[in-house]
Amino acid sequence: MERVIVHVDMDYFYAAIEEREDPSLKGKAIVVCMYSNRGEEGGAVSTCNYTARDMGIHSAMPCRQARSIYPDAVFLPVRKDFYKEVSDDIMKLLQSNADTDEAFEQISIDEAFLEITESSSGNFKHSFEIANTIKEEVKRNAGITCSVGIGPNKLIAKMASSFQKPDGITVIEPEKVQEFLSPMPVKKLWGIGRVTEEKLSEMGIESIGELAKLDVLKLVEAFGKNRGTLLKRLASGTDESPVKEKTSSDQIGRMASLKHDSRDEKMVFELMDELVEDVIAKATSRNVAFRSITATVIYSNFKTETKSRTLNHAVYDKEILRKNAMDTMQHFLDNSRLNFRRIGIRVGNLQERTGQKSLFDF
Ligand code: TTP
Ligand code: CA
Repeated sequence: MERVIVHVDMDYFYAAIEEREDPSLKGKAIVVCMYSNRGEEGGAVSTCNYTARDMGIHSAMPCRQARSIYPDAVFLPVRKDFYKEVSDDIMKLLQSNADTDEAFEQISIDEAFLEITESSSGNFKHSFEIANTIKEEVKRNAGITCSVGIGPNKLIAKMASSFQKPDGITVIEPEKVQEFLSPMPVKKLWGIGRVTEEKLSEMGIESIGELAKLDVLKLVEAFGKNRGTLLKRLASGTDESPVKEKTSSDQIGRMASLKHDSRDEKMVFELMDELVEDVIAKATSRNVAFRSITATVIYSNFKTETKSRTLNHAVYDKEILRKNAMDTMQHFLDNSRLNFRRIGIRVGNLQERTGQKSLFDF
């Protein structure tokens, strides 16, 4: 099955959070500044919203210059720790939409890859619906917008997410990859910096399509073997690298699809039983106890619902997990008429198992 890879990138991230925090800023140009130790006179623009961008302000511009372009903009100092908290919540939410917790890779404070090959059944049409759901969840939970790119690999997904910004969804099906890349200038290719761009320009190469057609030997001659062959691969839209979790995560979760969309209790409970076993096995191998439990259902129309519970103490107990999971599934069954497509269970607030006991130990 062809892989289906999603890249999510928050729109004007720091400024979007400030806008959310203070609704009176809505509609105004907002510039978030990283002031240097020379106070408000020094420092550079961290980011700004699209209203400010329309005026010509952009990241890395001296704040003083931004002020002279548009003195009426709202200038705010960065609050990095706060943005990091918002980011952590968003990343958890994104991770819960990946096929497995491991099929998730955060690459910056506001960007991540997730693989949805299984949940979309390898179908790029379904993937659009999933992207929509992800955007709605981010909007509902974090109050900001994001742009989503979907493609057969990380390279294409990453480039697709910046194709329609802000608030866009771009799906590039495998057979559309060449058409998508060819007309773009080489500097848009992920991983190409200014030096490479200039060198290629001297060789008469301006578009990605031209680069893809160039004899690889010419590239090897100009850039060396590794870089030369890499450029050729990138330009042809090839990227085999897996989506994989970089740091050990603060949660363990499993999701799976029912054999077919259904609201048959037996089918739902049996599958949930397997997921609970898997999660407990993983918690055992990592020697952790958990304090929160979250169950998820994705209905046949791709709408997602989750329900979380935080326990008073960290526990390591299969029966507690199973009971919570089953109760929540029952709750979902009782409160909707839709068929279930996928279900999931995760545990979080992990702690190393030192003294925690399972209920059986008492
Ligand atoms: P980006 O994703 O590059 O930018 P953005 O989210 O502000 O805007 P876009 O809609 O184009 O995605 O960076 C994410 C955050 O990183 C950004 O909100 C602020 C911070 N940042 C800096 O502090 N300095 C910089 O030069 C850049 C580029 C980003
Ligand atoms: Ca961003």
